Amino acid sequence: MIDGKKVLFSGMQATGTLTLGNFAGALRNWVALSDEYECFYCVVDLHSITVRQEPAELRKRARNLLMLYIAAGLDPAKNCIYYQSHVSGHAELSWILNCFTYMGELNRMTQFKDKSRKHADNINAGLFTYPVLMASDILLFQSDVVPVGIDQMQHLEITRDIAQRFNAIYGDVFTIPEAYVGKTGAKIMSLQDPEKKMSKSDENPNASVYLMDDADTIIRKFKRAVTDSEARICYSDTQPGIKNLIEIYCTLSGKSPEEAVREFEGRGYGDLKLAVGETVVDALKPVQEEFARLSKDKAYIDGIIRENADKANYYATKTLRRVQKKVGFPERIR
Ligand code: ATP
Ligand code: LTN
Repeated sequence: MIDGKKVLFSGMQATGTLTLGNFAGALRNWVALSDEYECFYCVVDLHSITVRQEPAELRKRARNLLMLYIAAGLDPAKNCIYYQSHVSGHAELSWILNCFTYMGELNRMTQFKDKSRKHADNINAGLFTYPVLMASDILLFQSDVVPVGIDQMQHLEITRDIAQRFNAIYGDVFTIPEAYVGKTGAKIMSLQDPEKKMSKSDENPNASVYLMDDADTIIRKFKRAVTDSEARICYSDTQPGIKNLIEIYCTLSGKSPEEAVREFEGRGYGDLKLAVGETVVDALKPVQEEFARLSKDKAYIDGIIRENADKANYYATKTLRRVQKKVGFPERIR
């Protein structure tokens, strides 16, 4: 608890360009929850280097991501928006928690297996211990809730296991966090392969809608979206392409799948694709405009980065000192 409010933590990697999946499954929920909780929204740049990065590019993407958090509607005066690499407590707690995590547990992580397959030439130890760093992010702030898409649930489970294990040995040190998965938009699928999640690292640019895509590009991507030959609009697992379009439409319009199905009853796939495309264009427009404005205001963004890193450091250090004492590190003498 901070000032009587429960704590919320979440983060995104500064790899690739954010997609509609990241927006619908994460960012939008963050904004909706930001009044109710004391929030920490992190640009997890330490996680990014588990995959090889071009340094100048990573720096630029990290800054763009931080600005996108704000452009999407998070008020930086109320929400702590910061870079993970500016708060050394993340790495320090991660080391300690590595010593409370088993190889067998990490071996079971599907993201590790997927990424190892994708980056077979660079299966580094950081990729393996990625979930421990994520657990440290969350536990460092004594977080109560963690909004994430379904794909991150396994990492949340391991975070809870590590925290419970540590607490069982040393007493109540960590708050046990709960995952928060939004009702809609939790898993937006690829427009080219609706069996696969939409991902910012997909090589096919037509598979994902990027937050910065212009209106024509968005409409074109929806027109090309893979569907089926059943020629009927239902919200069903047997029609994953159509289901995904309805899901996107509902997430952004606030309508229920039943309402959407009724609205498009008897109409063709072309109509549905156009309506979804236009809904996405309208939803992204204000974010894009605000992002363009923020990009021009360097001093304002620099100020936010400085102040919020200080705030995050303050709370992180509080937890870290407690943990260090518990495990038996010598007291700091000043
Ligand atoms: P990468 O392709 O680099 O693994 P990603 O697109 O999967 O990236 P992450 O950085 O792993 O994105 O995720 C950021 C947040 O967005 C997480 O909370 C994740 O659950 C959510 N998210 C990612 N993809 C989707 C999706 N297709 N639908 C809903 N939520 C998503
Ligand atoms: N692993 C997450 C990003 C992430 C995160 C976190 C999310 C890193 N640390 C802490 C929530 C809380 C991902 O790939 N989406």
